[in-house]
Amino acid sequence: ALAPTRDDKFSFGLWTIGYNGTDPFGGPTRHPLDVVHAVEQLAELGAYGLTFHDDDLFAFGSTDAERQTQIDRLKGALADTGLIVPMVTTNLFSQPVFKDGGFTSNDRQVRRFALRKVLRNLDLAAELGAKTFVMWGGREGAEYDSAKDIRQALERYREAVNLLGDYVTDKGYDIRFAIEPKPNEPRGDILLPTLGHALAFIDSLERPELVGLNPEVGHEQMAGLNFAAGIAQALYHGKLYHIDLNGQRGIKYDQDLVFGHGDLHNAFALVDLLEFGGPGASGTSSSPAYDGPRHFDYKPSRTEDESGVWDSAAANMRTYLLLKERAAAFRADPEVQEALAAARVPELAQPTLGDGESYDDLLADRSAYEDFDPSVYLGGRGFGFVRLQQLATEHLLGAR
Ligand code: GLT
Ligand code: MN
Ligand code: MN
Ligand code: MN
Repeated sequence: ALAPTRDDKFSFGLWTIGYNGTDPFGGPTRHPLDVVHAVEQLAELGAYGLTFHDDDLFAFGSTDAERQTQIDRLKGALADTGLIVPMVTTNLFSQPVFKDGGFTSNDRQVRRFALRKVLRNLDLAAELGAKTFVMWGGREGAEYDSAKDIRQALERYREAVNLLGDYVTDKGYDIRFAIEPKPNEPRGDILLPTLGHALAFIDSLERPELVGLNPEVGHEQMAGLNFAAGIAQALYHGKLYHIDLNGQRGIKYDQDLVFGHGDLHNAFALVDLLEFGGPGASGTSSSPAYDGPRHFDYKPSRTEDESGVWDSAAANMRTYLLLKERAAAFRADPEVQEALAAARVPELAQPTLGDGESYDDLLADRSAYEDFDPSVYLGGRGFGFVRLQQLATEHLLGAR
């Protein structure tokens, strides 16, 4: 069960395993990775999908012939291995033209160019059968409050996403969009910084049903937020269209560590949520709460050579499967079930008012107020949440 199979739906960005080690303080520590080799290695390791930005597959400024050559090479490798392309995205951040963003650059010419780049890439996404189109707006933002009219920037963002929704609808493409929030880096502050901001933005769109979220573990944690709790809310709103799994240690630069190499407790809670529905649910692995790609967006550390790249790719999948195994053991443990009941976790599923009960009925219910004694909660009526968390920790450690 710890050997990944295609049914696990593990996918990787070409930019992840292809990361050459460049950071703001140093150049590459690894040679470029060819896409055909990448597909072959991922297939060998048990992944089912490869994702990419246009510029990952063919360099920015490629001629039509160069672009087509790379697309054909990718298609050949997919046909040979059976790997698929579940998601495609567009690079609107690396080139100098995008230094003030793509959809929300103050420069209108840049915004029109960005839209054309995305439309062209949407055609490619449809051609390759991708079902999700991710939009990470890492350059959509500013360093200085005086430099950006945030309300107009959001209006331009909205204009862009509405246009893309019209395009896929008119073309009949079976593609949905997934916005990937991030609070900062590379911009000082990025628009739609957290999944909550993005959810509110999506509500303002003309075709909100076409647009959901692609939350990344590290990005929410950079904002100090609880990732598993955010994902639960995304699921609650029916907006978890895709997910970027990785690891992050605290509020600092974007680390993109291997999944689980950051906050392991939260990774455990996340896998339990995705696979089994979270603490209150009696979910089984045959009906996971999320059934889209388990997409890893990590960076093999620049200290690693090519064998370290493949070791780290395998580590993401193995850690995910280990956590799934641990979560299953946690829920199957009778003591855990008893502790969940003692902690009243299932009671939260019970509506606060009775069936058909009105506020008049509530006002008439003396047991809810006049006869209710809140003082017993001082010194009594503990919830036992710590015991529950220790049981989770022991399962996580393999001690039970
Ligand atoms: C970039 C970013 C990631 C996004 C990718 C999609 S690009 O590597 O840091 O978090 O998911 O555009
Ligand atoms: Mn990241
Ligand atoms: Mn990133
Ligand atoms: Mn990401």
